[in-house]
Amino acid sequence: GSGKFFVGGNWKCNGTKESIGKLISDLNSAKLESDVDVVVAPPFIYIDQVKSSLTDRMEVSAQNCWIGKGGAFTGEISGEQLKDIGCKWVILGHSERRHIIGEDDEFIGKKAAYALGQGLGVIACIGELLQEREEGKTFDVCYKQLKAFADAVPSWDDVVIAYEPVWAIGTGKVATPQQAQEVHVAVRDWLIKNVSAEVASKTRIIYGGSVNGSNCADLAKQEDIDGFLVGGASLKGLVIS
Ligand code: G2H
Repeated sequence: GSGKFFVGGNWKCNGTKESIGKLISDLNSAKLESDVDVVVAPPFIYIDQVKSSLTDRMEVSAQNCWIGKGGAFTGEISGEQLKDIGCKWVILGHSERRHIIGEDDEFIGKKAAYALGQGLGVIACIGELLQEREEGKTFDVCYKQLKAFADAVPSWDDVVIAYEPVWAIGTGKVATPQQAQEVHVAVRDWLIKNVSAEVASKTRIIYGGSVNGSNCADLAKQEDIDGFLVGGASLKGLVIS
């Protein structure tokens, strides 16, 4: 793998002040290995609560941001505002935003470039639909999504790639360690050929999609799995310790 193991908790559109308060106190008392980066991604409106009560051992991510500088964009949150409130990361290109909200590759790439320019780290998500996998298009879909990031970002220094096969998201159908490893290797090869060998070896490629406390150990043993993005299970506390 590459660098420090990275574990992100994506809380999606879940939680209340009370449930998040409880989750934070569980996280604060968890014993974490020093060689793991831990990041939590609350809904925007709870970021301030999390920032002010979560230990500095963990960093905070947003789940989305606006494509550019703030202004007359009703309902949006800008990269500058995320920085201002102490956010270090933003998740971009999550399949729920691609497939439910309708964000496309180019829009997501531009968001990534702007967020990086504001000094945020980007958790750049890619992944195929079930139908695309069944049609043998998994690599092509991932390469196309990767290319959109590569075409837009000035540097990969603060980017973590999250491979999240859409059929595994929130379904309880986790990818097998072999299925995930196969795509992670393909992603790394793509980076070697299209960006650089250095970026390929330094960039963390994490897996997401129905990761939980019982399946994470086997996935983590895979050479090219450098961490996880966890949804459902992250609402129940720490998955990996
Ligand atoms: C994939 C993942 C977190 P879950 O979306 O990003 O969610 O672990 O619930 O499948």
